[in-house]
Amino acid sequence: MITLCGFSLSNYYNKVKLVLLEKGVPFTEEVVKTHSKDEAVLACTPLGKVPFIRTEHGALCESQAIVEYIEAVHPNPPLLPADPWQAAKVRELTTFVDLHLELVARELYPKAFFGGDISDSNAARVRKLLEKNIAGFKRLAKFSPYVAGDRFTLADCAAWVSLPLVALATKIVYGEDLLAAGGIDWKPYSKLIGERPSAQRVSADRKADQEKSAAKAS
Ligand SMILES: N[C@@H](CCC(=O)N[C@@H](CS)C(=O)NCC(=O)O)C(=O)O
Repeated sequence: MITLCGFSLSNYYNKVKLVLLEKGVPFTEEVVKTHSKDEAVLACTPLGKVPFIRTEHGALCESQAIVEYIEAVHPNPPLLPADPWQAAKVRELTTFVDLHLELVARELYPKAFFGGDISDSNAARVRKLLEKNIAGFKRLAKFSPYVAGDRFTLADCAAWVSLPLVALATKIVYGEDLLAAGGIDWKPYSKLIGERPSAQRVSADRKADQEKSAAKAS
């Protein structure tokens, strides 16, 4: 059985969890925090990032590699189109979300979510890049009603966990949701995906863990 390692506040952890739940793949969860110095953890995830999975073959990190593996081993229900071109278009969109939106916005998270700061020059640099990348994403994304078209795909698993974070982080740091400002109407999309049983479980688990950490901190 697959063990999903990480924690429920992580968007990439939830991307993988969504895929497992959508496919009805049995799995267990193991809490592993980031920045581990533990050799046993680094052997599974050499940069200490989460998520990673434990399988009968060994460990695997990087959410996209993980979800592609799950898709290959559990092809039903499919989260990638059978047509190679359409599948590539889904992967293209996923790359835009993970690499060109989320990874760039991640530079804002210390200030937005963790009481840290960002210099004015860095904030301006990130803003310029995000505005460019959001305009690029808008050219590709369909939202009809799913991000890659009329079917729920791996791209939705990436988009649903990360678009709200990009929106929130930019709203906090710049006073403006750069996704909405760039013409990405992500809220109704997020609501639509949020109605899926898989997404409801992911949200409920995250909320329960958030409440637990808040209670511990107080
Ligand atoms: N490219 C990685 C990104 C994973 C990632 O950045 N995870 C965050 C938690 S949401 C993390 O582990 N951060 C700690 C770090 O970057 O050292 C993936 O797709 O799995």
